[in-house]
Amino acid sequence: MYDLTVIIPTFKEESNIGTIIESVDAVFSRNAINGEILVIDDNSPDRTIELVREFQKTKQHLSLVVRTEDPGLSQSVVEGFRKARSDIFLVIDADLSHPPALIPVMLEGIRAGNDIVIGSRYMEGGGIKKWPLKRRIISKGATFLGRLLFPEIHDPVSGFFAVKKSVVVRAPLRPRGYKILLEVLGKGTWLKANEIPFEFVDRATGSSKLGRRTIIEYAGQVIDNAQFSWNHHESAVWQEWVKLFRFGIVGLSGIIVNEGVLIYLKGYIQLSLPVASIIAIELSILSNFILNDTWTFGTGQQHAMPHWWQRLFSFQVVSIGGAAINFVILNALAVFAGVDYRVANILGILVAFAWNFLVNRRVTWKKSG
Ligand SMILES: Nc1nc2c(ncn2[C@@H]2O[C@H](COP(=O)(O)OP(=O)(O)OP(=O)(O)O)[C@@H](O)[C@H]2O)c(=O)[nH]1
Ligand SMILES: [Mg+2]
Repeated sequence: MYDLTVIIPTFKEESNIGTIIESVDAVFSRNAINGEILVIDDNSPDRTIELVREFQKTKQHLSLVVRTEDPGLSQSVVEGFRKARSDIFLVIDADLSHPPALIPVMLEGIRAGNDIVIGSRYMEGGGIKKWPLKRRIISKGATFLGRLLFPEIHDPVSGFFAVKKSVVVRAPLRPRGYKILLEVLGKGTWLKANEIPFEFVDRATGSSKLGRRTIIEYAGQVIDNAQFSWNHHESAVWQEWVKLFRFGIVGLSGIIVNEGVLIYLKGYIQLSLPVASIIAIELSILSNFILNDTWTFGTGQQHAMPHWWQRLFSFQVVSIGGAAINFVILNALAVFAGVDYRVANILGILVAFAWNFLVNRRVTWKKSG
């Protein structure tokens, strides 16, 4: 048994395979990692296989699987999951686009309690070097689609990630196409994921297989994962969307509280309008807080959270921010852009809602520990 299995899918990587094996090996020695390297090759017609076999003569911990059926990157990675002889898997490209130096950091992340650690191109500190505009746009589009399923993950389609065996061992993965991480996130069993930024470096040598994947295939995969979550309410996708839905219901209930209190205070108690409306707004914020705290984000919580008064304070501040966003958008669109004020208000409400949900999701009810 090893501490870690580094899975390297390859197809025609004769110019890179030696360097990636040596680099991963150097990282193992430098960090005292008892690691295994597992190359999964789709029967490359070049010298990739021959070179790996050569390395195997001196490296006990290097294994090779040569696949002859159902070629594909995702299929190869899943085969790697099955053949790995450790409880932690890490997938890395052969073409040196992913820095092996991050392997120990990702391993540490798993040991610290994360189920998945993702090398992320799309968060602060990450990036992509030397990509033409077309590829950037396609990649951004794919990431956007993926984030519809996993709003909290910046790079759900990264090819560089570490995962516990327990996440994927019983997962009904349907590997196809290029985006295996999406499949793991959508169908795996996990609670905590973490992202580590890195700079993706375009391959310097060897051939690109971009043509072997299609956008349609990927869209199909996204739909498949959405469908899966519909039937598996324990999945991460479902959990996330339930939160969004509940947050929306609570928001609607807040309107009723707000209006009810206003009618009572102004109409029956005859308070002045400014006083009545401030009390009505504040009470609706409080009732929204209680409902979101106990219902939207409360059930099934497995993680430590900020203290309740921190949550209340944070929610209060975010709500005021949301109101300000609503106000600015409504007035800017109506006054300066001539948009009908009713339409402008709806747009303002929608943007404020997105703001409220995302910020509260990440800050107020942040999972910690
Ligand atoms: N086993 C297997 N590996 C593959 C297949 N397609 C690509 N790979 C490997 O998967 C990794 C990522 O593929 P790349 O072609 O580098 O994909 P990319 O990084 O999106 O694009 P480029 O670097 O521009 O080619 C590399 O290690 C490839 O050798 C495949 O069909 N089967
Ligand atoms: Mg590449």
